[in-house]
Amino acid sequence: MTDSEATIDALLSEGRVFEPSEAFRRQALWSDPSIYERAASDPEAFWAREAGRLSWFEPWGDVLRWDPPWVKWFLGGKLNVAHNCLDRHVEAGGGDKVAFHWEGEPGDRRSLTYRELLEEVCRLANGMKSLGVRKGDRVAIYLGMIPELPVAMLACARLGAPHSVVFGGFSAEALRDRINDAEAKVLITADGGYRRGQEVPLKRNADEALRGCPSIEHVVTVRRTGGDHPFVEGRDVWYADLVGDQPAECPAEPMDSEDMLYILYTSGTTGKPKGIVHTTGGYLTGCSTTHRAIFDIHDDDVYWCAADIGWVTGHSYIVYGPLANHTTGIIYEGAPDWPDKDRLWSIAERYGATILYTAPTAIRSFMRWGEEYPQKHDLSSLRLLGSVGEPINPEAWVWYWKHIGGERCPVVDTWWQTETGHILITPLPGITRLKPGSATRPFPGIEAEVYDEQGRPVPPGGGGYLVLKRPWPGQFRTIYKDPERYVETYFSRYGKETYLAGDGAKRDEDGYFWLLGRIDDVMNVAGHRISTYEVESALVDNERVAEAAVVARSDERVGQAIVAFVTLKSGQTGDRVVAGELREHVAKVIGKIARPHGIIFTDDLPKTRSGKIMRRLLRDVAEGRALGDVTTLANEEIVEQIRGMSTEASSQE
Ligand code: 7RM
Repeated sequence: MTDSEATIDALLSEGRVFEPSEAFRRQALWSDPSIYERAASDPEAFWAREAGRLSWFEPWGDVLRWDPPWVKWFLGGKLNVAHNCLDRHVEAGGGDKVAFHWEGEPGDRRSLTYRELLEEVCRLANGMKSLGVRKGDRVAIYLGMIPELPVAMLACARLGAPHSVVFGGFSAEALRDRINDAEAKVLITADGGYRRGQEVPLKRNADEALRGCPSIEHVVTVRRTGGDHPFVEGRDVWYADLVGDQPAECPAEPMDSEDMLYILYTSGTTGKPKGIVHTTGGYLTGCSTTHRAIFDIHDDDVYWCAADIGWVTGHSYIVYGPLANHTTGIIYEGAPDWPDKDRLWSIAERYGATILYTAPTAIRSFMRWGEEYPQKHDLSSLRLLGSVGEPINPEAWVWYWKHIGGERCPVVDTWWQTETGHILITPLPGITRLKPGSATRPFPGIEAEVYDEQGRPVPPGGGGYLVLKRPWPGQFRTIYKDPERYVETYFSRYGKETYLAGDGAKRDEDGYFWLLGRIDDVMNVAGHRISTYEVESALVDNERVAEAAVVARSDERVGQAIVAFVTLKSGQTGDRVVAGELREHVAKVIGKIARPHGIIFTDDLPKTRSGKIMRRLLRDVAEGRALGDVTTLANEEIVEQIRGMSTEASSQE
């Protein structure tokens, strides 16, 4: 039994079953388990009923046309996403409700009501029209987490101009590639942004990028940090000057259900970033339904998704899902440890957050910093917690549940991808018995399975490939300008009807799903398939360990040898004795076959800018190779540091 299994067992024996509490169940929007059977018996009717909660200018005909691997939802229906997120709430008398409480890193604050947000969106949409933006034109957005970011997205949606948001932490080069692939006509950026007390030079990066972007005709710059910036006559305009005189009304373009809403680039393991294409009717139906049901959204909730809007989590669960549901949200501009490690808890307390949605990598940082930081604040307003982005190891799950949720908030571990558009595997907090570490079951109307190499369902306990067996409304429709890659990457392994997610997974005797990380990360040690995630989880289960990343290095004897990069909790020092203890711990938890050959202690791990561990780079380090593409790496220094240490690993064998 692992340490966290022991903890969970102890909790269970205290009577702490992870069943929804009676109190939670009584107030939950979805509390009847028969929803699963009802949705499974007629998924199209299920989704059509949900789509009916939105406001349509013209009704759809067929709910679904499935010509594998191509799908269309709500055929012929007309609607506008911005109208659904803003106008209809204002028209229904909900204009005075706060849409976003925003807090800048330096401590400045702004709250925007639905009416104010609508007016700001209309002004910018009119300003963009004056720059020549029309339905179908692509608009690139390169901003930090300021209110103008959702405003810009919604203004695009209002005009029917697909946006391509490029995360503000990306370099000039990454921005240039994305602008050029989308052939964007306008770029919306800011002079700068704040991160850890420093200024992120957004406009400077943008100017550098734009030296190689022939499609860009205009650049709109929000003034955030101040200072002088070179302006290109005829091309550049300040945001305030553009919107200043514009009327606060602008008709919302009626869009076909299948018209493009946005492109969002996601980097695969190899090759250039893929432009993931999302459309209108199905996407908004999927986002709003899952947001409402999984986060159990009530009128008085204060909901905080602490992701960056530059990732799909922010698109679907800060902007589109929550606004479609008339929710009050929180947006914070900066770093979680600025000026101190209790920043998030001070914000949660100030606005009375009731729901918090964040990533395991953040949770493991909170664990490393210590529970004294959340303890400084009153977090009793919280009633529900969510996790997304990576598998959450049981240790982190229990810590989150205990120290952030005060042992009263269900934790929903939500599995999905940029490609899927919205959450697909998740608990429903008023229905599902939780198991720490498991994303539990497919959302109603979703059919998932774990396949072996031959496409046979894997029996309980065995690992395999996660697949989705029928369409869902928010799924991406293609890769921008590359339909062959869409078919090849996602719909070729098991045929055109089966979506290959690229994640490993297993199911348990209750049918629950346990995600095992990306398929590319699976190791083969002496003929045994071992998931990097399982070894990492075993390491993090040890009380000394804060975070771990595991990769395989080629080895003459066993094929692949396991190398573990380990970050210890503060106050711990890594030496040979501790390394030995950790190796034995893994052997005890998983088996001798999974015992790491080498352990490397490091202050941090290489992460993507959205916080996922980049095992690919660690594999390069472990193999002593040149590093592959590092453009999406957030913390370059650490790779150099780890590289200097890599010889220590072999000496431990
Ligand atoms: C939402 C998002 C997608 C990949 C996906 C998984 C991993 C995300 C979970 C998870 C285990 C989860 N989109 N992933 N959520 N793994 N449990 N709850 O992260 O496109 O950036 O990444 O993230 O590997 O394929 S994403």
